Amino acid sequence: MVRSPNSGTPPSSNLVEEPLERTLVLLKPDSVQRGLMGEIIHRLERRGLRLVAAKFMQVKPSLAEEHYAIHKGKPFYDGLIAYITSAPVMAMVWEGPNAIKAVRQTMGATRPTEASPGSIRHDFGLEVGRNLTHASDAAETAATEIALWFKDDELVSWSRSIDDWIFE
Ligand code: DAT
Ligand code: MG
Repeated sequence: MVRSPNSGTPPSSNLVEEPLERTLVLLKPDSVQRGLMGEIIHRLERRGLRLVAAKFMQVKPSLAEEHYAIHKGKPFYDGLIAYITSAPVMAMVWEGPNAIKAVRQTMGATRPTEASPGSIRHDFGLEVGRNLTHASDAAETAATEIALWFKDDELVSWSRSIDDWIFE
């Protein structure tokens, strides 16, 4: 089909504005128990992020301890491990331009009472120990965490016909 200039086709761009990144997202046991998985996934989808992997699972203590190794020794560590292993979680990888920062923004600050209105932790949370989600905080931690939670062949590389309207 020949398209006229205003036919609704996005202009092609070879300017890379933001790097395409992948980030680990966990819907912690409180999200799952409260029936908020769909709501949170909906927000990430509407933001334009692309799902790369998803796994509904019961977290073993060894995985929880490795994931939160950086917090070992802190006063809240034992409670954090107990919380994340207490019931199933939904582990996911999402990708998009600047995905690490974008997802952290959608989740909101660690303490729900400091999270911006409109963020998940603000809109659905009150306490730091029940803050619903995890999202990687930097490129290095994203790479380590994705490798910890997923095998390479569980990560799906794909595209959507709408991608050119979301990713410049
Ligand atoms: P984030 O999950 O925003 O990356 P973090 O990595 O500093 O935050 O901490 C990991 C989790 O540990 C956090 O989501 C909730 C819990 N946590 C952090 N600080 C806490 C505190 N002061 N008291 C209780 N739980 C805390
Ligand atoms: Mg963190």
